[in-house]
Amino acid sequence: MENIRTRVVRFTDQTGQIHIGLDEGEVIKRLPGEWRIADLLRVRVDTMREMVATASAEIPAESVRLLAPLDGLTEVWAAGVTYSRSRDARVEETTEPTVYDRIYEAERPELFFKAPAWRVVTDGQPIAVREDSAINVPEPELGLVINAFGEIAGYVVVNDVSSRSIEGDNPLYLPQAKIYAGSCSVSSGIVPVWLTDIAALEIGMWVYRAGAVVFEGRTSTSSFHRPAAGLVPYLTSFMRFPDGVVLSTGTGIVPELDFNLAPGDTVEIRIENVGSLTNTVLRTAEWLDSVGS
Ligand code: DO4
Ligand code: MG
Repeated sequence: MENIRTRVVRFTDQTGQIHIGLDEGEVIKRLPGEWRIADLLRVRVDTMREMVATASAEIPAESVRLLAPLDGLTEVWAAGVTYSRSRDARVEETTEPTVYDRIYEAERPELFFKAPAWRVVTDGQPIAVREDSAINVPEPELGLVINAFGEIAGYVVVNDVSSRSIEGDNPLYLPQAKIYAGSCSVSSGIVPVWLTDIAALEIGMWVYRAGAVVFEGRTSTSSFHRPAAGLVPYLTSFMRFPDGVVLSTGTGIVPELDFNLAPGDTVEIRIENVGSLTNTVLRTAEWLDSVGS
């Protein structure tokens, strides 16, 4: 899988101060002033590109801690049933199959709120499964980073961790199946839109348990049922996102119903030319005790 190394990142330095910069592998070039990721998403892509080009002061990559690349008022939303595999899996798990068949064919996509910036975790931090859900799954998804003007500014890897049995019981439980502590993880760097093309990117996911791979799946963004960019106007035409928004584009990899994501598992997701995301799973109560929000 090919990978672009240049990514816009948010990090803490050795004094604990938060900065943003351009990660180029060995070094991170800091952006001037106290800019936040949100400031890059308040402007059009051409201005963002000029701002990113001013990155200069070099910091060794090993001396920083990367944070989730979202701050301010940025939100994460997600689309559902955008690949045939997702439609088939929902039809199998639900008490209401026609809802999913209809949304797959409908012009208007399924979009739902996932998390505010402050509730998002990143690479190396724990994710969580709810104690009141019998079947849980990780969902590896390409995230579109969209600015305040509705333009796609970059791409991230998203894990839309989901409580499959809660949604399966009744689709009206979707917010509880999708929005809870530790359910949203985003890779620690944003690949700027001008560096990659998302037409046919390979996506892979591996779940490790006690050192062994217990699930492995692959897909490609070329299998999208609808163009990812076509989802954006449904979100941005009817609401303002002054600090931008991440729109996760749905999963094309869903394990069989006999698979259950368990506390202690590690989930690794890779998207070609976008990045990787690795998280270990806790129960929500443990997650709330250790991470706290
Ligand atoms: O309707 C359920 C949500 C489906 C979803 O999250 C996905 O397809 O990725
Ligand atoms: Mg999803």
